[in-house]
Amino acid sequence: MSAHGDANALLAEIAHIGVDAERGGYTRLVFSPAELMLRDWFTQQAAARRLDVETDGNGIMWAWWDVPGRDPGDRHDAIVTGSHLDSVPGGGGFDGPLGVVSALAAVDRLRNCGVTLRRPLAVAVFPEEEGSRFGVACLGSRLLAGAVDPERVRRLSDESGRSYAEVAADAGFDPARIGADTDRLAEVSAFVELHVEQGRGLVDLDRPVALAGAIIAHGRWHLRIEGRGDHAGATRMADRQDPVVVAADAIRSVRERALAVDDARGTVGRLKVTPGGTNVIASSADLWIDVRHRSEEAVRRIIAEVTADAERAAAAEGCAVVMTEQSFSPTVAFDEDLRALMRGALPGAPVLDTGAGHDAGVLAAVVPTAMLFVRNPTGASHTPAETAGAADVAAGVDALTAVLEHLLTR
Ligand code: HGY
Ligand code: MN
Ligand code: MN
Ligand code: MN
Repeated sequence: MSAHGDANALLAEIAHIGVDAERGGYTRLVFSPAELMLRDWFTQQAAARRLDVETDGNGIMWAWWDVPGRDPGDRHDAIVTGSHLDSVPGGGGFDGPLGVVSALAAVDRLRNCGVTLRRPLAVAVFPEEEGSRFGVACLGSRLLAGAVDPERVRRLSDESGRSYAEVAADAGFDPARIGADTDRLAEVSAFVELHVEQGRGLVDLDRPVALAGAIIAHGRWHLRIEGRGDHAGATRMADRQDPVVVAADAIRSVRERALAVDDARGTVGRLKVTPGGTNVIASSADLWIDVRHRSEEAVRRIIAEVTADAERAAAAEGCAVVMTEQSFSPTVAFDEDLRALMRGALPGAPVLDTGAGHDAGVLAAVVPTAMLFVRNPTGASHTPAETAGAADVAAGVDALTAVLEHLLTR
């Protein structure tokens, strides 16, 4: 077994997987060759730690450390930790993997100190947390929590038009079992996710580790704009129905409507123009919108205003628009009791809210859930600039180990 108890060394082992030479950073889309390599690596690492590894019908990996002497099937009061291995396009190397490697390192530490488990421990890896391939964030944890219709999931398609079911089948999973394994939640008595901080809260506090307080509400929408394709030179301006002009108005509206609400966040990070020729008036345009705010009502109000603005711009241009909600997560306040329990192991740890969504945010609706954040000196994330210092990574493993020991032995 490699890199015993050392999350930095474990990260170094996967640093070459999914490097995106064109964008910089990493592109590790769910069920892509890069993410499947990471899954294989995780399976080897877990097996080397004598964990019983399995992948359920949702594509979630579970690496189990069972209570000695207990029936292996009896996992009714398990503690689960873990995160995701998929990334955004051109993302950093810590968002997701840090939680997974820290969990493996914590298992080493717990074994080293001869802990006697009173309940099972699982390290979990959730697929499609970023929603970068199929559009719905936290897809795996939503399936586990029963928070998304499995039939809808099977039909989701990626940029190339391939469905989740097809891609999952190619990766060796049985699409018919998507959504089948919701009974696992009955086994989980707490879920704790460690994650690199996506922001500068710990930098400003000059602390290595924090507990999570809340995740602000966030949603994703797809705006489809239908125009009329034509020749860039042969078409008079007055005769055009140009969807890209409507897209420009919609993008500006996302910015203005978010700025008008205190501390709301509105982003268009992805735009597609079809067919995409310099001398071609587009026939259609697609843009994907991400809106976030502490108040669910504010998020919904902003997207309603953006929709109305887009409809006005489309009417003026003779285009048609369709706004479709892809996923929505209400504001999540993490479990106070669990956090208080964790404080026993982490006296004085600060509590920070976050604007980033996580699998823990989905699972918090169905099981006691908590998060640990590890300082990110740049505060940047979803970019190659995302980072965490070696000492803080080690402090994160110390904290996770202390919390897990506390939870596993009480
Ligand atoms: O989008 C998010 O907030 C998360 O990083 N998936
Ligand atoms: Mn993440
Ligand atoms: Mn992310
Ligand atoms: Mn021509």
